[in-house]
Amino acid sequence: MDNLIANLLGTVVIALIIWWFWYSKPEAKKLKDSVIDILVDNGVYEPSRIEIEVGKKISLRFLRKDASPCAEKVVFEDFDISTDLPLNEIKDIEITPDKPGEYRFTCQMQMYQGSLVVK
Ligand SMILES: [Cu+2]
Repeated sequence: MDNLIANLLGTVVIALIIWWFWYSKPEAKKLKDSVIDILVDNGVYEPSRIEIEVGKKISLRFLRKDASPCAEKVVFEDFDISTDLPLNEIKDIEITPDKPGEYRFTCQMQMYQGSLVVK
C-alpha cells in the first residue's frame, strides 16, 4: 500500500514537472516575438515610444513610407547606430539594451523623434 502511494506521488511529481516545462514554453515564444514594427511617415515614428526590457534582444523593424530625404536615416546615438532606411522596404535594427533608461532615436536632422524606454 505504501508502495502504491509512493508510486502515485512520483507520478504526480513527474506530471508537475512536465506541466511546468509545458507552461514555460510561451516565454520562449515571447522572445521570438520581440520584433517591433515602426512606421516612418508624415514626420513621425509610429509608435514613437517603445518600452522594452533590459538585457533582452529586440528587433526594431522600420518601414519607411516617407520619401523625403529627412527620413532616410535613423540614428540611435547612445548605441552608436546610424542606418539608412530604404524607401518602402523593411529594415531591422537589433538592439540589446544593457542599462535601464530612456534613449532617443531620431532622423539625421532630429525632426523625426522617438524614444526607447528600457526597464
Ligand atoms: Cu529628418
